[in-house]
Amino acid sequence: MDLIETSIPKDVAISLHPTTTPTPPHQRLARQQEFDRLVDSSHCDLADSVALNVRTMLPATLLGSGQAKRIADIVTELEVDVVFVDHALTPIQQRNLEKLWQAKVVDRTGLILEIFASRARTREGVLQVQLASLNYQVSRLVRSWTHLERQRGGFGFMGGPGERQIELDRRMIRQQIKQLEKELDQVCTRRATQRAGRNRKAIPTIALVGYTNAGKSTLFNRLTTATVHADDQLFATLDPTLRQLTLGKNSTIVISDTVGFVQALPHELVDAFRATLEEVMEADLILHVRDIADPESAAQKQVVESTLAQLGLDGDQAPPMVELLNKCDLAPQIISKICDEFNGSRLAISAISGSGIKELRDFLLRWLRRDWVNQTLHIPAADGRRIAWCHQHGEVHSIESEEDQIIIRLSLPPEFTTSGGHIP
Ligand SMILES: Nc1nc2c(ncn2[C@@H]2O[C@H](COP(=O)(O)OP(=O)(O)OP(=O)(O)O)[C@@H](O)[C@H]2O)c(=O)[nH]1
Ligand SMILES: [Mg+2]
Repeated sequence: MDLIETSIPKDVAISLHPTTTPTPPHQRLARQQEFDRLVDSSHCDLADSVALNVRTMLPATLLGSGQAKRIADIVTELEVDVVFVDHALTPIQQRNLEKLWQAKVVDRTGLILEIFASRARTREGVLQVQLASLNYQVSRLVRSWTHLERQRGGFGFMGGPGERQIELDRRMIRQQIKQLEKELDQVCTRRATQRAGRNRKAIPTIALVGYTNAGKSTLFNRLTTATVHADDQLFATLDPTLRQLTLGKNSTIVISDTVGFVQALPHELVDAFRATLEEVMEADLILHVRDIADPESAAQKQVVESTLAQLGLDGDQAPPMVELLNKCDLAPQIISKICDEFNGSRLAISAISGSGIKELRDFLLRWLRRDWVNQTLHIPAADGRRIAWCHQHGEVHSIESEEDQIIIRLSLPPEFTTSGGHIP
């Protein structure tokens, strides 16, 4: 399998970074690097990365004619197959630039869609990407990059069916869109039923959210020892992945790993992935995983928080939010701050080295048991059944014997407290 995949020649790519408004150099550089990492994730060889100041955005080509010519020279010299533009392009701009450069032109939305498509695993994820891309393509009907077509085999909205789609007229695409929406609806209903099942069982859910590359999947794997794809590519995860995690007796949670946020996420995608983020919207606790070693960490935090706010996850309605300051192996000066009400707490962790992970588990257990009640029970020493019950349902802190009695200090879920009268 590997042999076949590595034998596929990678497309040669360059990336363009047009800036249309004055931007501080460090922000500009951070965005340029992030976009170039996105390009890397798409299995192209990035041959050059060019920053451009665009004073007047031309309707025909976005770039000025001198700039477009300069890029044409680079394309010829480096034998470039694909030019990635970190900006939205109209269908006309895209077509004109492709003609001018004799290369495939992909804008920011197109690139993110491609990456999402190659990462989609579950039925829902695949449907969401197909839908978003058809909506995007309906005005374009553009040809795809051929290497993805070969790699993907089965599904590939800009790949496999790419050639064919040129011939499909818009009406057919619209029909496909309708069909997909119907299917997606069914899948979403099924998921909602599954969620309702979880709610009935009252298993609290915790969602990991965060900027792309913050280390969510690595942490998810460490906590659950699952193998979720984690690597240095952006958007390594598309679909929420759910695992059950037992933190202690009677203390099980469901934890979900989600797709990473990026700045300037094309709005078409925010809509398309709303369902993906439903797990987050219904979580009882949100863990915001941050790459604390990234110089852009503060800006990334803002992007995550404003995206969450866009989804309605702010204010009183929002579940408590805790920051995990990840990669603290690279920034040892970072320390934890734990608040009584959990909300607003920050824990320094390293998903790689494991530092702070035990503290995180303890923290989650304390959060989970926040309603548990401390009790002291006096049980006849001969009543083995009740003593066993205590061990089974609560966390026993101490046991003392006094004459023919056993005194057990323990904490119990609220439904078992003496006021509830449920202790057998
Ligand atoms: N040094 C260090 N690297 C880490 C740590 N946690 C994660 N990484 C690295 O950061 C990179 C991204 O990790 P992922 O877990 O894939 O990040 P993610 O947040 O799931 O990314 P997306 O799914 O793209 O949103 C990988 O190369 C990890 O090995 C950490 O605690 N320390
Ligand atoms: Mg991930």
